[in-house]
Amino acid sequence: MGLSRKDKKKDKDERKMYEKAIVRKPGKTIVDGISSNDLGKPIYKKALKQHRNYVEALERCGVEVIVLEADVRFPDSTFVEDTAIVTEKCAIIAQPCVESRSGEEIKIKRRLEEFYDRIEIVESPGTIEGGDVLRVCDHFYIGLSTRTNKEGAKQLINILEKYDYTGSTVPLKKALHLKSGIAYLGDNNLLAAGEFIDNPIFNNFNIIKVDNDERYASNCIRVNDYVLVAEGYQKTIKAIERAGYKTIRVDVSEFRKLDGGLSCLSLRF
Ligand code: CIR
Repeated sequence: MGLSRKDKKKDKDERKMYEKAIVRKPGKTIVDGISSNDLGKPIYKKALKQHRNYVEALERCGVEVIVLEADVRFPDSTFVEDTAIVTEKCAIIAQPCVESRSGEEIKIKRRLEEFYDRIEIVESPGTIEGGDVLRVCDHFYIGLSTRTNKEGAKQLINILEKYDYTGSTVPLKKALHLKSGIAYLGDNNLLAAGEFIDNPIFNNFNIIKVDNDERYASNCIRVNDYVLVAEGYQKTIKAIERAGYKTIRVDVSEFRKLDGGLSCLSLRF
């Protein structure tokens, strides 16, 4: 599925500008965060500095950034994207399945209540993390991963339909999250790496292929007039610019050590 002609027009005419973003500073315990790679432990001070630069990049895109204090009880809590799915009509609180992250979503719910009248909740035995949810206009692709199960996806789709959105699932093979390997840039352009390049589900999009040696850079975010992309991935940066987008490069090497990328570090709405 890609965008119909009507949706393409809608995407251009009604692309919602993000006004706000919520982020959480990394805490000292970030060194104990979950990792599936062998890049070593993040250096706390460097992570803090990179996080400040990330906030500045969002501000350059015209977004007001709400910076939450670090929460050392949750080593991975800087990856706020996983705790909720935010839309212009409602906020949906996610349901983590990893014990060390369980509870992060409750703290985010309290903050989202300041901005949303309508808050929905995905409940156990459903599990879901925001990193598995990719929005394309009014449709939400939901990765079925080690973190998001069928029940979680089903509950999310039911909630979305109440608000006139639609949702469908994408079974994952290797990726941690759906958005670990794919990003929607707008205008029917989908940046894709690894298992997502040839996935028939995304057949009708213009696929911008990310080489395997740069697959980390496929986790980028379109924020208003810019695409934020990880520093150091020249081929991908060039491909995004060739497709007509202005880029802002952000060094997130310390978050990469915990399998986290640019999208994971904020909730944008
Ligand atoms: C985790 O494994 O949960 C964290 N270390 C990384 C979360 C990355 N989040 C994301 O891709 N949305």
